[in-house]
Amino acid sequence: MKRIYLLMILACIVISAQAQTFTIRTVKNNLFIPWEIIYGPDDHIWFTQKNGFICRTEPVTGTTDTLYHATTTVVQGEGGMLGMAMHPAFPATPYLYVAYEYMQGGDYTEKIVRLTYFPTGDSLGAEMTILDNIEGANIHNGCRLHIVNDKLFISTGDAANQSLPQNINSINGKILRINLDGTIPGDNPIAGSPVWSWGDRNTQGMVYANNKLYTSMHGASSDDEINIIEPGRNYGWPTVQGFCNGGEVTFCNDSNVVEPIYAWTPTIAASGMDYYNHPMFPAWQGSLMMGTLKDNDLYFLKLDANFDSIINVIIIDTLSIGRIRDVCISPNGSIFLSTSNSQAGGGGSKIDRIVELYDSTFIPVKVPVQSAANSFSIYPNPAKDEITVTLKHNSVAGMDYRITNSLGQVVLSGKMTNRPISLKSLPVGLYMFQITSTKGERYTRQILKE
Ligand SMILES: [Ca+2]
Ligand SMILES: [Ca+2]
Repeated sequence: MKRIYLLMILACIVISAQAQTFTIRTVKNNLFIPWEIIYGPDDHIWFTQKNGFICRTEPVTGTTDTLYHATTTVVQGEGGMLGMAMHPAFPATPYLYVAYEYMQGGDYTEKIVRLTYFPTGDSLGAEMTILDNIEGANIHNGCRLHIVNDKLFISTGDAANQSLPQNINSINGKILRINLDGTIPGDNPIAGSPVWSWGDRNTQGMVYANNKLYTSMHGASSDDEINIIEPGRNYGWPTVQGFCNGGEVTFCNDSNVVEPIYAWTPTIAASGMDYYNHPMFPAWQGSLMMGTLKDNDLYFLKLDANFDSIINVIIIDTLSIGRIRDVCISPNGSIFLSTSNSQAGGGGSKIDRIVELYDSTFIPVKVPVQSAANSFSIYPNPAKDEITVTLKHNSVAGMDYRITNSLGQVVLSGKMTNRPISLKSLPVGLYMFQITSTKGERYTRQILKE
């Protein structure tokens, strides 16, 4: 045991970047393009590999189990098994959603399937197709999946056919939105269609945070983009690249085009994305965190107070792990990255890995009990079932409150009354509690649910 510990220490490299010291270590190696990594509620990393395998790794030991092999997956250029999403109520609702390419007759095709996790046998199965007939190609297949409440968002690529993104009858070059059983939501912008927004080239990053759906998209020879997705809107491709300028302006005005909130020329090959808001790395809080496949760097895109523009770009260029395909975050603030360096054809090369970035000196803050002298008070804190919130010189009744988790996701919100707020629905952990007075004054405090 002592020897293993020593080896682990030697395998770690401590790096300081942007006044943020972190350690990087390998969690699991010898993988074939882990395209999607998800930090599960069981404190394991669930991931796809491009050749059709779904696996689960224990992040401390690296012990890895293969849970499923979609044997009809065909790896071809950028295609194969790509994005995955876990049901928000997993494992009580034991579903995973996965995108992969296969041959349908002679046509390279992408589909979205639902898999069921069976604890007895510790495996995935009962594959059910919930969306089919997305065109596949050697390049531009998307395909990131993300669940917001009870809806599945899917990014599809243009499959190297530039006529598809502006054709609202095609499901390629789009952000799609479907119910978790594959049916079309009644409130989609086009009746009976999964199309939520259009005009995308190849979106490979997607995260919902701050009540917004953020995506990252690969541009052609210019203009990788970060977009905030709105229903029924046009994101421009192939007529518009990046911001609306020059000869693009007329089309932008006529065609309901939304400009990106950020664009890169030269391109960086923007990939998987998550929202970082954990106190482990204060300098990176409030940022979209994104891997890149060309720069081989980790990007933190710091958002403004309204969360709708990028005010600072922090580039971590000291990792030396090659192409970064995807990112995820554990509830304790650690960052996990997956690489994308194996040869796409899959001829035996398995040189990819999942790594962890963390601050070994970080100690989770024990939240002190609020003193009576403080005008804004929450008690008890730490709390089990409920909290009472008071302001010394004001009634809190009628004020808006919201509680966000360590990922910045709003988990509870509403209007204050003079009654306590129940925390029974929340898992144990650290949260930020915020109320906003009718004058717009904000009071924020960390709370610990035990
Ligand atoms: Ca665009
Ligand atoms: Ca442009």
